[in-house]
Amino acid sequence: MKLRQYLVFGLAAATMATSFQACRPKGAGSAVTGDAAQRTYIPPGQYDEFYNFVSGGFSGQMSVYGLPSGRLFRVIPVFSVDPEKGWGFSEETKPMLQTSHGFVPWDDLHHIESSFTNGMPDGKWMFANSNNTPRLARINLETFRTDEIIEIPNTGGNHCSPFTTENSEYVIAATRFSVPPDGADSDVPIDSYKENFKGHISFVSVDKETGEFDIAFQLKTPGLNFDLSSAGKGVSNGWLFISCYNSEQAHTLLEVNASKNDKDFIMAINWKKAEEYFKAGRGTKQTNVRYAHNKWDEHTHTASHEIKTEVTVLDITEFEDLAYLIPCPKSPHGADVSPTGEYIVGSGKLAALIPVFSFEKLQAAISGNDFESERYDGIPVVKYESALHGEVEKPGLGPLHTEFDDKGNAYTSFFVSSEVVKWNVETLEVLDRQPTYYSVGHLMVAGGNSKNPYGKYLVAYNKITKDRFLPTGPELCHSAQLFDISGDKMELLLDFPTIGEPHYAQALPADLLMEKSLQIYDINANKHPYKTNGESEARVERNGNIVRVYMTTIRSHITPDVIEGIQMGDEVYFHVTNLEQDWDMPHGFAIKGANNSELLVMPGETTTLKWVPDRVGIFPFYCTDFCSALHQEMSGYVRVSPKGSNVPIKSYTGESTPTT
Ligand code: K7E
Ligand code: CUA
Repeated sequence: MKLRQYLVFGLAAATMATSFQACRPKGAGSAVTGDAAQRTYIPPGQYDEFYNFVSGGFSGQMSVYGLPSGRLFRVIPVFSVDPEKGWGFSEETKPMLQTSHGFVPWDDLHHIESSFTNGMPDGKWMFANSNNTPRLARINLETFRTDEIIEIPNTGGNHCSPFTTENSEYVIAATRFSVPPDGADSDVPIDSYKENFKGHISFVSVDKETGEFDIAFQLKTPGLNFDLSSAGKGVSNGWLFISCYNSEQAHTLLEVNASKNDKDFIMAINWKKAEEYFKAGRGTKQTNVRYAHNKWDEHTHTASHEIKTEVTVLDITEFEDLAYLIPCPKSPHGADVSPTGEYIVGSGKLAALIPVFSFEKLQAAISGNDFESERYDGIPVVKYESALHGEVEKPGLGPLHTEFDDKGNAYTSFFVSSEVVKWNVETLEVLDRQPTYYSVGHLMVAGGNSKNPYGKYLVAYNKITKDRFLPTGPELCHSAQLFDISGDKMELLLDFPTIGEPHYAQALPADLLMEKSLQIYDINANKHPYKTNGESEARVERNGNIVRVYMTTIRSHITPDVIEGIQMGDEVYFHVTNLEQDWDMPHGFAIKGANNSELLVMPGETTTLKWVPDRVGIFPFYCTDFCSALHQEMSGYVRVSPKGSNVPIKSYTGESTPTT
């Protein structure tokens, strides 16, 4: 299938069909300049300049690449189980994926945003959203692990998330699908959307020290689809800008019915005011919600899961000065705020121009009561022209997202015309355009959503790969493309394959993270209740049909490596403590017939695999991580006998030293 047909097939906006003719960029094979290889080549033994944290989309995970090399360093499991790392399979990690719907093994992770101090990445955490079963995650940048996941109530599709305020006071999560609020009254006809469906915007506070989440309050809104958002910064600190589509309030065939209005909205919210009202007790406690709050404890190496049942809600239509709507052409997607905080860029997916709004003008319009004569469901609507700084004319087709550099320029991705367009934020003049291969979604400039972008590199995350790599059957990886943006013209340097479907990403300078990256877990600080302190404590304990194996690993043996007296009907827990205190010395553990996964146990850590034997016999187990010259010798046996057998429970390592 040719790309053109592919796009027509994938994008149903028939009105734009004529423009598809010019979609495919010319000269796909030769767009790279001569010394591109040198500029992305990191010699063996040397480090990249940036860590690139990339969302995995439908993989549910986050991956970490180096820039400019495009080398993949790590996949951090977040919302989806990962058998490679035992995420969601070990007893310790299972609670992380619990929700009010029970254990959810998968999600769709779209956006990543770093924690900020004074509007700059501070290297503490990455935040991520799950789009399907609404949740927020916090990833620890010392351990590169997911430390916390909180579910978002009253929400149907947490797409507009996670966007953080200038000092990460709050992570914002707004619903993509308006739905009837949680609780008993939600059994309503779907065509009663206008009456019964509501949007909710959650303000999740972040503890300065620990990073711990708490849903401080939610703002209830008329039924709308919230798509994307940016918090204000600098002059606009204290405000929040959210793109809204489906101002038609359609509930069926949105493709057509939510594309009727010439303009939808960007909602401007004065969150400092909202916080004031919340603190003054003006919200209502809603007690018929149920949402999960899961936390990782780094001392016990174990997650906890609890269900919360209360949230405070403020109805924005009951307050005069909380929220305003700015008309924005044609189903806006990105709502991106310039580094100074003065400009808000709205990217209408079906629009032929890009409106750039001015915060100063917006404030003047609000204080001058310069509103449209009709409110939208109780919310004042600022006049389009009154808030407008100007329009970028003829920028391209299908604008989606905008990022900023360190020189006053903006870069917008165009899905339909498959290009990145550079323009000046003040003059709105188009300065450069470069084709992407193909159909770019998000793009990212290093630090491009901060107050002082690092600039230098731009990465385009493309939806369609086609002819960029060796073919791999019907499914191709999505491609990322690295551009050098240090000069006047963008220069394509590199294609690299990605995991899942990248949406948003962040790039942090390497020196912000590499020094504090954790190397081992201190075995003396390990407070896991089933830790084994040394090989002399390794043992097997039976309590009814529960058998606990206190097991240790160190190069190159597992203790104990002979286990007998297990019976059919037993539930066996292998509590594996890795006694190593050397960097990069994990050991793995796997046993034949296990219905879950391997464990990968980090130095100083204790991790548990549950195993229910399904037959009588001898079951080998072994270390899955090639750890030494005698890694193949790092193995053992479990003997399973019939229920009621008189084989005594015993275990040992080395010749006949039972530790019964
Ligand atoms: Cu444009 Cu989900 Cu941010 Cu993807 S969204 S591209
Ligand atoms: Cu331990 Cu291989």
